[in-house]
Amino acid sequence: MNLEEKLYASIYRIRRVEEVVCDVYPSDKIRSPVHLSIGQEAVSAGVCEALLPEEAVYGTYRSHATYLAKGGDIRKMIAELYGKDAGCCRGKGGSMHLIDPAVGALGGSAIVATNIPHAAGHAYADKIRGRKRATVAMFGDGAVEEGVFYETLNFAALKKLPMIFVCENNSYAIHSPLLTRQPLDNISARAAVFGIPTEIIDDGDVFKIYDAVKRAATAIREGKPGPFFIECKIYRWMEHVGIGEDWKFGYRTRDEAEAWLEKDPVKVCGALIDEKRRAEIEKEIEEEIRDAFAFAESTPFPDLKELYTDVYKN
Ligand SMILES: Cc1ncc(C[n+]2csc(CCOP(=O)(O)OP(=O)(O)O)c2C)c(N)n1
Ligand SMILES: [Mg+2]
Repeated sequence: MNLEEKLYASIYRIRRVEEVVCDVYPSDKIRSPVHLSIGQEAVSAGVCEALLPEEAVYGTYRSHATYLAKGGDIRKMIAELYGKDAGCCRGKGGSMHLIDPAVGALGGSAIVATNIPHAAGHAYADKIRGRKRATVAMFGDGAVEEGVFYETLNFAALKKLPMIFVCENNSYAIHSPLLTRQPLDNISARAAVFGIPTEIIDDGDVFKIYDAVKRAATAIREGKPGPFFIECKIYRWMEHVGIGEDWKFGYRTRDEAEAWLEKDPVKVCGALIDEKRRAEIEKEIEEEIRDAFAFAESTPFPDLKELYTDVYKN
């Protein structure tokens, strides 16, 4: 696959997995809340495609996109959503805790911003061991309000950590617009005061996101000092959590969304690929998704005696 095809496949896979999640959800077979990335696919796709398999991404609770884009096992993901023993957390983590260490999808957390210092710890370990590879912390604009965000920027800049901060700025934390929570709309400028090089991609262009991360990751692999900070402006199409739309709540308007809806990454990226090739890619992914849901349906729940194993450290 060439780059266009890879990025399209990644975007299309995320979109279709989440659309099928929406179809299945009313049946109650999916045992956890779901935070969807429909409309935001270009960020995870661009970021993860620019990384090597051995380079890690720490995501958030909006984790389907990051996990899939990094190449996480799709059967284990859907089994996890179904609460099944074969899930990536043996059915005990659910949608917000998808992890596949084999491909560097190092999981998310329900607690906003907690993944940011985890990524820094990973990068610090690499630095101490002399490994030249990038680690990415992905987080939303809401995570920027947590103290640990600034503490980690400080530490990462001080220690010149081989990491990339990626802020997925969709302008909302649940129902609160950014400027009702923060005095200024200047997230990347806050990283700049620590001397961290910053870049903003304000139009959701998957190629620009890919390029920015590729440049930063390449610099790190060449031994240049990190960290780097990339802010990706984007828009969430669905409600904060769950499978519905939420224009009726009135905290944002469909008009505001219109420009982003027109930039649908599935359509924009899909239009760059030859029609026959696109049909082949889509058919293959549809088959993957069908297989993963069929697997999740048929595989067993954990045994009752497993109720307390892996929940607390023994
Ligand atoms: C420490 C902490 N505070 C509050 C919450 C409740 N909460 C869950 S998601 C969320 C919004 C976070 O918004 P953002 O970081 O912009 O991510 P987005 O949902 O937009 O992707 C909040 C406040 C939480 N989970 N953890
Ligand atoms: Mg947000």
